[in-house]
Amino acid sequence: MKIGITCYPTYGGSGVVATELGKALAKRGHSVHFISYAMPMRLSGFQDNIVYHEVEMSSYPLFDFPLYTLALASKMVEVARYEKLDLFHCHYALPHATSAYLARQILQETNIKIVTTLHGTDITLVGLEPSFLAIMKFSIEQSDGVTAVSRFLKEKTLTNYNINKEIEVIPNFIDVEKYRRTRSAKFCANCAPHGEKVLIHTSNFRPVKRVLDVVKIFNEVQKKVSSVLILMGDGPDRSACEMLCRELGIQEKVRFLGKQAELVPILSTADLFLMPSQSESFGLSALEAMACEVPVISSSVGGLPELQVHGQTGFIAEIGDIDRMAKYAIDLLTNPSKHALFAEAARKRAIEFESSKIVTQYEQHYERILAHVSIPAK
Ligand code: GMT
Repeated sequence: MKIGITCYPTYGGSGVVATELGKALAKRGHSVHFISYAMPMRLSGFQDNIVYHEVEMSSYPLFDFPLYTLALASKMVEVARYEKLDLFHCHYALPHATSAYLARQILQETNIKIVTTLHGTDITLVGLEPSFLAIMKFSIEQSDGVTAVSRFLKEKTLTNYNINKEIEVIPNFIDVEKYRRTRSAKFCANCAPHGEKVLIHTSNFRPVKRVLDVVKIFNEVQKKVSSVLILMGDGPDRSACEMLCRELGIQEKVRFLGKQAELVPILSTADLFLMPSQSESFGLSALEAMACEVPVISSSVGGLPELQVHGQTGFIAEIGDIDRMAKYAIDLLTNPSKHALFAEAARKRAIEFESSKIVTQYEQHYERILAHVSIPAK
């Protein structure tokens, strides 16, 4: 198949999923064309069957705001026409599915299809803004195939937008060969020189991630357990978190690593992963941690209970229940045999999301869409 993938290229789950999917499809012999305004973060290095097409943004004195949706649609038309694409796969609905719809209207001489994968905040936050509601519903309904990364997200989409459309749940996935616990003595000696327990969080530091709660949970834990906190990623709440660490007097125990490309060596030093999000449609970073044998303490929101098994791979608590999350963390960190069981269960659960199985589900979804066959009910 010839597939055009459009995603946000930045540090974020939907871009990661889109890029890893594209790379896996290319390895299976499909021609994959990434179309975005910058090279997706995990798309470095040459790989057979992958071409990256950059959306050029022209500036014109009249355009106070860049016309990205139109520029993207134009690039999609160009790539589809000359590369003879079979389908566009849009990750994150707005504006990608809207641009794809426009492109398909222009490409009337072809039979190109649109598959849209819903990731989370496109549905739970952005699309719910009153000004976007109608265009979101339209763009989803006009897609030939729609997938969601969790059952939670599928239900939210159907109810929030009153959508009349089949949505197939295809969960996120992980390369369990690449994501496996390694010995990273060097990094560990640096961040936990006295054998402290290591708690970790990674995100884009948006308010929805509640990273301040991560700091507050750690503050309670470090009173009882000799420990350090590693924070990976960057975003709007980072400064507030740094300030809170100073206010609590724990700044020496908290390391802000910023954006990191190589996660496995860092995750491999961790004893616990914290994800107290306000909303989380899947929780890809929790899956990455679990694959590296790191149990997860999370909130009970969105798709997290579909990934995490409470009392086996980690613990789940109500949003904002810092005390309970801290108690769960202390319980695991002070009980080595229990921790070992949880670490093993986390890895085992992650293997259920092994990439080859899930990539096949996407391939089958494409085949059904190209053959106009409806999606089997689950
Ligand atoms: O908010 C983010 O974490 C980024 C966002 C994205 O679309 O880039 O992530 C969403 O998609 C990820 C990949 O499918 C999911 O694992 C995240 O749970 C989801 N984030 C939220 O729902 C907040």
